[in-house]
Amino acid sequence: MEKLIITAAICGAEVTKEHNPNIPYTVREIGIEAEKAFLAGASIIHLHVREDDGTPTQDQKRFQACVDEIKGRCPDVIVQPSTGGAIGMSNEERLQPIFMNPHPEMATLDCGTMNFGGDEIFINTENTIINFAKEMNSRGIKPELECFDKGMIDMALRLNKKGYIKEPMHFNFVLGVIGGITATPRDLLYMVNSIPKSSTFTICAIGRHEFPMITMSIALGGHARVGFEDNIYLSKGVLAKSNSELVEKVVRISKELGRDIASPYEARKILTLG
Ligand code: KMH
Ligand code: ZN
Repeated sequence: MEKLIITAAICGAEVTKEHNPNIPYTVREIGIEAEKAFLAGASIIHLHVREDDGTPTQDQKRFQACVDEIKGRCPDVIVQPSTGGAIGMSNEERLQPIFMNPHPEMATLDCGTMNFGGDEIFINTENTIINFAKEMNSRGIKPELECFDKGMIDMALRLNKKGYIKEPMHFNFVLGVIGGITATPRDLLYMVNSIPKSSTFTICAIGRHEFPMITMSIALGGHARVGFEDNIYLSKGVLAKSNSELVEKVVRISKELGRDIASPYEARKILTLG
């Protein structure tokens, strides 16, 4: 089976040091967490950034400072900025990281609007998705298609037919967000069976669902995303001290299942980057 690409979502936009004191906020903390995750086996860093006080931001300069810090520590790693940002941000705010110079190799492309718990709505209209895709295409940035529900896969496939999303497509199935599809084997299989054979996919799952769903993805030939953005616990009641502990756990599971871990170079080949 193809080697496993591990993405580390080291920070996210919603989780705070009150949840887990090891969530990175500063440029230096983000650099250290990215490096530790890379050394543990991650080939992709899915990146959100924060102000020093933890406020989520999509500010291009802040992203650039974090990417420079990460690349200074681990030049080979693939940095995948979020264009989802945080709930309530404008599209212009959210898109800023793709204007960095050099531009990132990948970025997320969220494929639909959804409830996001409580009163929150994560807004991604069809035209927003098209516009984000066009901006990424014109810079040669590969979108990771974030699908929180089956209808978002259908949206991506529709926009692929219309030429806005290019093949081979790479999906991330986000399971277990309140308002999205549940993190169950049935629903993961449903998602996996809904994409073209030429596509690649990774999965992430919220909280306690993270490792069971990742194990299933590894067995199915998919890839894996872990990190504080999705889950702050190493095991029940035990807060992870670093994203690297979460990555190490995936490495252990994957090796037990007979799947080796992809380097960034191998991940670029699998994802046809560049
Ligand atoms: N923070 C969420 C509202 C992405 O990175 O593209 C959106 C998110 C998805 O995290
Ligand atoms: Zn994200």
